[in-house]
Amino acid sequence: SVEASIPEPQREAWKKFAPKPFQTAEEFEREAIRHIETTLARSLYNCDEFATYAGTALAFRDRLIIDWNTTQQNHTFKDQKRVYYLSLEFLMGRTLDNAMLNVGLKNIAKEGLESLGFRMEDIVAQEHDAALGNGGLGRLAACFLDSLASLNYPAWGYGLRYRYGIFKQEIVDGYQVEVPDYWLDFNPWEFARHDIKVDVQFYGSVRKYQDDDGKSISVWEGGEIVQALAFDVPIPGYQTATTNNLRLWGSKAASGEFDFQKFNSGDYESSVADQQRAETISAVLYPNDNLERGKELRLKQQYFWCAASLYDIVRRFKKTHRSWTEFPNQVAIQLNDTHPTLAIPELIRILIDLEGLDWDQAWDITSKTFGYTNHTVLPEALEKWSVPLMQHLLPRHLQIIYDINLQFLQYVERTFPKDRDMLSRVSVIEESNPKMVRMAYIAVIGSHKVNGVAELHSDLIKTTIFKDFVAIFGPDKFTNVTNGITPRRWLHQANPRLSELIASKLGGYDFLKDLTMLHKLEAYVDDAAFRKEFQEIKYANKVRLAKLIKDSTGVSVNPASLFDIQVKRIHEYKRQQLNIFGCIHRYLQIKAMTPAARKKVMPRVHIFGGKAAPGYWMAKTVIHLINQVGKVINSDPDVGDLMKVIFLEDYNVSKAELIVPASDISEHISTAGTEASGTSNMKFVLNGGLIIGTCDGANIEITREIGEANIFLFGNLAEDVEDLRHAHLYGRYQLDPALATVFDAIKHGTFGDASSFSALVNGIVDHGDYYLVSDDFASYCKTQELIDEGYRNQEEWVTRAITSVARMGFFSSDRCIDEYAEMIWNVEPVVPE
Ligand code: B1H
Ligand code: IMP
Repeated sequence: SVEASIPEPQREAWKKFAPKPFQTAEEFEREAIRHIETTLARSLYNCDEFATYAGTALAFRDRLIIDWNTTQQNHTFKDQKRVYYLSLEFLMGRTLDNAMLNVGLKNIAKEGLESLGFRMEDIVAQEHDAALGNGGLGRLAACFLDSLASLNYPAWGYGLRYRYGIFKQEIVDGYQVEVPDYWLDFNPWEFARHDIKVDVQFYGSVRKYQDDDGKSISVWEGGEIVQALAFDVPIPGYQTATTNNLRLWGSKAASGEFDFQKFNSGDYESSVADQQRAETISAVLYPNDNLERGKELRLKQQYFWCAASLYDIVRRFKKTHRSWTEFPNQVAIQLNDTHPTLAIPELIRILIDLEGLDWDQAWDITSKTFGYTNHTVLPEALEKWSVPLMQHLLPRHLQIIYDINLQFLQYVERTFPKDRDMLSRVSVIEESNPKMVRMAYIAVIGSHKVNGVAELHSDLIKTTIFKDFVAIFGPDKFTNVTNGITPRRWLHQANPRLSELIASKLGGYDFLKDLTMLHKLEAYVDDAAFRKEFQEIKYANKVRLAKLIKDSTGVSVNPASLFDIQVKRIHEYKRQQLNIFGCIHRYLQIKAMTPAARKKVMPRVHIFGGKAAPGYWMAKTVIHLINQVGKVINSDPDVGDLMKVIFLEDYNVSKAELIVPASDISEHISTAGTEASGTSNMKFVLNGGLIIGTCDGANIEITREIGEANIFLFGNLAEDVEDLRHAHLYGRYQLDPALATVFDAIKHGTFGDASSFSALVNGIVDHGDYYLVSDDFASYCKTQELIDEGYRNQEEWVTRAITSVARMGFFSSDRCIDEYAEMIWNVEPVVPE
């Protein structure tokens, strides 16, 4: 505000002393040492790698914040339309390496660190991952922030500042054990904005009255107030001065809320308990991927975050005194899945109850402002909240939701007077006991665009969960934006040697800004020197992964074997069980071979990684089975190096950066129609690995881009899934004989106590095999044989790998963000100052 500004005549004095960003290795060293000595109170005599990391990070933080200030001032001054990306998850991983790369000072920092006696890799590895997300959805949000800043879009992310990120996974006796991830001991990347606080209300009741003009007014009264505090994380773009903001809200008891009555009457403990209850709201990330469990605290998190973010967005809009009709021309809000759906009734509440607009105006503004991205069709992941819970926690919002529903159903009734069933099918309220609010329906009705995240998925939502809404709103409301990944982190940072090799052929690093330039690599597919170096890089990356495997599991693997990797959240629909059953099948085959036949086997290392939700018992059973199978096979002298089975614990973003570049084959084998997109498939191919996959999610578009000859597709198609499931239920199918043999081995206790795995086996044999493991088993095994054959012919393999890398340009998240900007947000980049 004007009152908080330095007056015009004094600004010259300010500018004289404004901080100047460091430019040289010497200036960087000076800043890092200053921070180590004065911010951290360490010295020459106790400066370890961590202190050096901290000093380096603080020096870069200063640098980012200078650009951040300039960017925000520029965005305020230009006052163009801004994008707000609302996501409950931002799976950022480490920041320092990316910050150094994006501001273009990595070499300077390397030089500076070396002159102090440190190696860059060791310093970067000191950083704790920021793991405020579960999996693909959260990492997508992080890639989007990188692209938004790199493309100079004026954009803010809004999320929650969890004190505990996704748990750390330990494997104890083959079982997953969850350890809390307290990551805030030292987080140099956030700025606590002690001056930016928002009061958020819960519970209470709604009082209605008529004002003097006879207009009906609603007042939400009573209940309790929790305070939202802003923590800002600067997001630098690659090779641009644009530095956007990620604002994360932390919860705290509101200052007036501290109960002095209790305090004075000596009930100090219970007043502290109130305080802690408020802080609980932002305490922990819910560790479920693709699963909703209807917990009250989760709904509180959602409203707390939506209310604080909307307050902030509206405050910023109001600074320029435009008319409310301008709101959708200045503000685009993207809902990352249904988790922020309450932002829709919240904006309506602000406009009607606080700003005095009437319903039609408020609705028009709201529905032009929001866009909604759907990330899943799995029924167990579709959010529903019970009406009684919503009535209790958010009474005014429930009324607004009923009003939205009423207006909507009246429109549907007028448009489809003959279809009586339609009304109950599309109603926002499910008539169950208790009644449930269907969040996805509110998101569809309250947004101007709805998108899926890969072509197949976007088609599926139109024919399944949102079919009626396509009839009601017309097909143009629904669109596709295929996911992407940031090439800065997932090529250059994760695989610096490959990036350097590519740069040497393409005449520099411009491809990191325009990934379609990779197509020029096809000219080198027959270049012997290029091919050799490409192979050497892959081998070196495998050596690096072999070291991680040795350090974390004690198992030695031969980097010359075929590395077969499946790393992702453990979920039945992703079918890690298909993979491990395939491993058992292979093991049984090897055991049955003569020594001469064994000589012809292509040696493989089967690598698994991923977390199971703590309450997801079947997923935990799969982890246990993988570890038990590994234990038997890895110590079997008949097998030796022909086959190893590894479970890498605590898969996260920084481990992914090491694992992804080391694959020969990676597995993306979900039951067709279940994986909305997948994004690790893109990362593996971009790093010169081939993939085995089903016709699902983005695998289909990857195939279209790189060519069918360069991917190993197998399995049934999405369109056949329904019939196949039906056949299982009515006994019209035969268990695959090879799979039956695998189950026999498990039942005979080959991998320990058979009863531990009976639910897993019975789910397939007796309970309908919902994920169609048996239907796809034969074609999966056959395709694995094709992979062995293919890998024997290294010349052809390398050709396929290089060709694939060259054709991956489409999957940059830069392309993806440009599509959102043009099709959904209608925003333009702002030229940086
Ligand atoms: C994806 C989720 C998800 N889809 C609910 N849905 C959650 C749903 O905490 N919850 O309740 C958390 C996560 N995550 C993933 O999104 C898809 O499964 C992937 O296929 C997709 O690539 C990714 C990004 O679009
Ligand atoms: P907000 O948009 O009010 O949240 O402010 C975000 C940032 O934009 C501030 O920290 C400033 O750096 C910048 N900013 C805010 N107001 C002004 C202004 O009036 N002129 C220039 N920059 C501003």
